[in-house]
Amino acid sequence: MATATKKPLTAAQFKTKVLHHLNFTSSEVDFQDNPTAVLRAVCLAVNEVVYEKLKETNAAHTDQKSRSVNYLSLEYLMGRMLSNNLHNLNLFEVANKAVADLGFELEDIFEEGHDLALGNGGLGRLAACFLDSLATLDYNAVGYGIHYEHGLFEQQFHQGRQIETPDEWREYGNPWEVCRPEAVQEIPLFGSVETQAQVDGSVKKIWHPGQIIKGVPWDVPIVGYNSKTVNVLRLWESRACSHFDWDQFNAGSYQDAHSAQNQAETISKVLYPNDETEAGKELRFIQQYFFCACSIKDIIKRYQKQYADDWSEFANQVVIQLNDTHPTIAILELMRTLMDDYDFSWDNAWAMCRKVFAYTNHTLLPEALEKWAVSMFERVLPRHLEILYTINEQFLNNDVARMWPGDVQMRAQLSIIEEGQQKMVRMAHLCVVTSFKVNGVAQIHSDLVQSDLFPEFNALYPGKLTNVTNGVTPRRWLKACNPKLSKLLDTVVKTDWAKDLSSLDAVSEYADDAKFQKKFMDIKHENKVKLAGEIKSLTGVDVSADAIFDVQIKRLHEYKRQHLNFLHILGLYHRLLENPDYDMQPRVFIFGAKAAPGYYLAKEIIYAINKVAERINNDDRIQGKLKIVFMPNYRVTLAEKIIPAADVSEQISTAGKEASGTGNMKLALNGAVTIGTLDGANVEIAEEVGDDNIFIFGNTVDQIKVMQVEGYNPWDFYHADQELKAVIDWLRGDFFTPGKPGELSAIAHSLLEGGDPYRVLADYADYAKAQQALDEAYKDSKRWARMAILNTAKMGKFTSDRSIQDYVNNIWKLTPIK
Ligand code: RUG
Repeated sequence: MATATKKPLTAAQFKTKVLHHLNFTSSEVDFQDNPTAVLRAVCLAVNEVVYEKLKETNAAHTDQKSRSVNYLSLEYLMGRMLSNNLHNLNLFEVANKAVADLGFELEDIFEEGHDLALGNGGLGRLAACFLDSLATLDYNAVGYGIHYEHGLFEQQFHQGRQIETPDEWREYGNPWEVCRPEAVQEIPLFGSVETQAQVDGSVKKIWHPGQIIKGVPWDVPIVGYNSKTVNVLRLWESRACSHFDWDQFNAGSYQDAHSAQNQAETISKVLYPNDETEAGKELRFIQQYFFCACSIKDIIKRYQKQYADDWSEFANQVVIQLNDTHPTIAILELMRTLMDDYDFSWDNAWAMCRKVFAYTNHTLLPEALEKWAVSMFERVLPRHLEILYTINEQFLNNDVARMWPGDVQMRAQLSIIEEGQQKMVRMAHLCVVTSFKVNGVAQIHSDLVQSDLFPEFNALYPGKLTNVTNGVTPRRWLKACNPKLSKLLDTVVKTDWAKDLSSLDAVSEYADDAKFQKKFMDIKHENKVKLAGEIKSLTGVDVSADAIFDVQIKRLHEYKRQHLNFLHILGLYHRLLENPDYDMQPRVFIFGAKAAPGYYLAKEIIYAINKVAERINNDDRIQGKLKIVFMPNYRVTLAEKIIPAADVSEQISTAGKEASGTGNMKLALNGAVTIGTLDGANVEIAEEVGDDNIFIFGNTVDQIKVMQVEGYNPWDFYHADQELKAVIDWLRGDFFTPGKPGELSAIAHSLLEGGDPYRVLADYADYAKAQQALDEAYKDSKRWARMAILNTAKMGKFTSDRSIQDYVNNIWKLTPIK
C-alpha cells in the first residue's frame, strides 16, 4: 500500500482532537459530568485515523485489483468497538493518557458504550472475529449483513424469570457507522413473472414485482491489528421507496401514508432471537432475501467499477462465503441477475455461480437446518422459485441420475425440494449443490457432516466437503479483555503473540516455574476480585475470589446442557447437607445465557437455576462452599469481564451436537481449564493441551449412537444413582418452592417422561467423577497453575487468523494487499 510512514499520534495531539470534537461536534464545553460526550468525542477522534486508513485501503484494493471475499452473514456480534479499535491502531496508551488528562479513566469511558449485538451467539461472534482477522491479515474483504434497528433483546430477571426488552443500541446514534446514500439499492419483491417469446424463438422471463424496497447501506469500518487495512462491514437498512404519499397525507389519510413506509422498515427492524432453531416466519425469509439482494447488487457494482461490462474476471475477483444457510437466496439472486439483467445464458450463469459461492455449515441439528415453504417462496419471490426448480431439475437429472441411475429414493432424498403435505425448499441442499466448497467448523463436526449429514453429497462431489476449524481473535479475547495477563505474556514471549498466537507456546517453558506460576495465578486472582465486584453489583450476591470460579457462558439450549451442570450443583448441595464437612473446594458457579423467548424449557432452566441459587446462596449450613450466580444480560461485554476471571470452563454438550464452540477457546486462552465432552472443538483443544490439562468425560459420539440403536431409558439412570434420584425428586416436589410443588419440575419431566433427548442422565455419573478429579487438581495449587498456564500456552491453533488463513489457502485463494 502506497503510504508514507506517518508519525504516531502523541497523547497531546489525541487530546486536542478529543477536545475539538467535544467543542465542535458535541458543543459540550462543560464535559466534566458527561462521560457519554467524552466517549463520543474519543470515538470521533479515533475515526479520523480510521477513515484515513480506509481511504488508503480502498485505493490499494483498486490499484491492485485484488480478489475479495464477500462474507454474507445475517448476524454480526461485534460487541463494543472502542477498546478494540484503540488496540488495533496502537492508540490505546495514547488515548489512555489523553483521557486521563481530561479527568477520566478510559475504562469508565468504555462503560458508556453500547454493544453492537446484531447476532445471537457463536455464529455472529465468529463473523466478527473473522472480520478482525481479515483486516489484520490485509485481505480484501467486505462483510454484508442487516442494519437491525434492534439487536438481540436485553435480558432481565423478574423473580428469577427471563424478561426480554428491546435492544436500543443506536437510540442515541452510533459513532462507528456512516451512511452511504450513494450506494442505496432498490429491491423488488412479490408480483408475478411474465414469459415473453423472443423473435429468435427463445423466451425471456420478465418479473413484474409487486413492491420495491430501498436498501440503505451503513458502513462500519473494521480496523486490522497492526496492519494497514481498514475493511468495511456494510449493513443494509430497509426503507420504503417513495417515502411518503403526500396526496394521501393531504387528504387526511395519515395512517395509510405511513403504512407502506412502516411495512418496508419492518424488514430491518429486529434480529430474530433464535439460535439453532428454525424461525419459520415470512418476515425472516424476506430479511434474508433483502440483504442478499442488496449485497449481490453491491458486489456487482463494485466489480463493474473496475471491469465495466467485461464479466470474464468476475469469478477471479469475487468469492461469496455463505455463513450458514441464512444467505442462500444470494445464489438464486445472482442467477436471476445474470440472466435477466445481463443476458447470461443459463449455462453461463450457472457456471459462474458454481465458481463464486462457498458455504459454511454450522450445525447438524435438524431443527436448525432451514427449510422454506414452496408456497411462500412462490408468493414472495416467484422468479427465484422458477430458477430454483430448474437448478433442482438439472441437478437430479444430471448429477444424481448419473451416479444413481433410476434410484427414485435417492432422488427424493437429495432433491432440493422436499415433497410432502407442504412442499419445502431445503436450503442446505441448494448450498451444497451450488458451492464449490462446503466446510464444517471443527474437525469432528466436518467429519460428521461428511458421514452423517451429507454422505451422498460427499460421494457425489468428492473433495467438496472440507473442514475449517473455528478460531477467535486474540486481540479482543486476550489483549483487550485481559490486560494484566497480556503484559505478563509480553515479558516471556518475544514476538507479537497477538499477531502470531502460536508463539504463545514459549510460555510452556514457564509452566513449572514457581515465580511465573505465582504471577500468573495472582493475575487470575485480581481478575476474580474484579469480577466479584461486578457480580455483587449486578446480582447482589457476595462471592469470594478464593473459591473456584466455574463458568458456563453460552446461549441456553438443551444440547448445551446447562441442566447437567445444574444437576451436579444440586448433587454437591445434597452431599453438603448430608455431611457439612464434605471435603470440597469452595466453588462459585457462574452462568450467563439468554434463552430464545419462545423456548419454554430453556426459560424454565433459567428459572430453576435462579430459584435454587436463592436458597443455596443463603444457606448457612454449607458455609459458603457453594454459590450460584446467573449474570443477567449475557453479551460480548459481559463475556469480556467473566472470561479473564474463569478457573473452569464448562463445555458439556452432548457429543455430536455442538458444531465447534468458540467460548471454549476464549476461556482456555485466558487460563481456564476445560471440563468437557469430546464434542466440537473440545476435541482439538484436548489434542493441543494434552490429556493432563483438561477433564474429558461422557459418552462419545459413537457411544451415543449405540445408545440410540439399543434403546435409551433415562429411568434406568435415575433408579441406579441415589444422589441423582434425590436431586431430581427435589425438583419434582416442593423442596425449593415450599407450597408450590412441581414449580421446577419441567427439567425433571423432560429428562424422565420426555426421554432425555440430550442424554443428560447417561453422562451424569461420569461428569460428577470428572468434577471430583477437577476439585482434587485444584487443591494442588502448583498442579493447577501448571494446567492453567499450559492452557494459555497451547491455544495458538485457535486464533481466527489461522482459521482465515485456512479459508484463504483452501477455499478463497486470496492474496494479501501489499
Ligand atoms: O452452535 C454453533 C457453534 O457450535 C459454533 O461454534 C458457531 C460458529 O461456528 O455456530 C453455532 N451456530 C450454529 N449458531 N447457529 C447455528 C445454526 O444456525
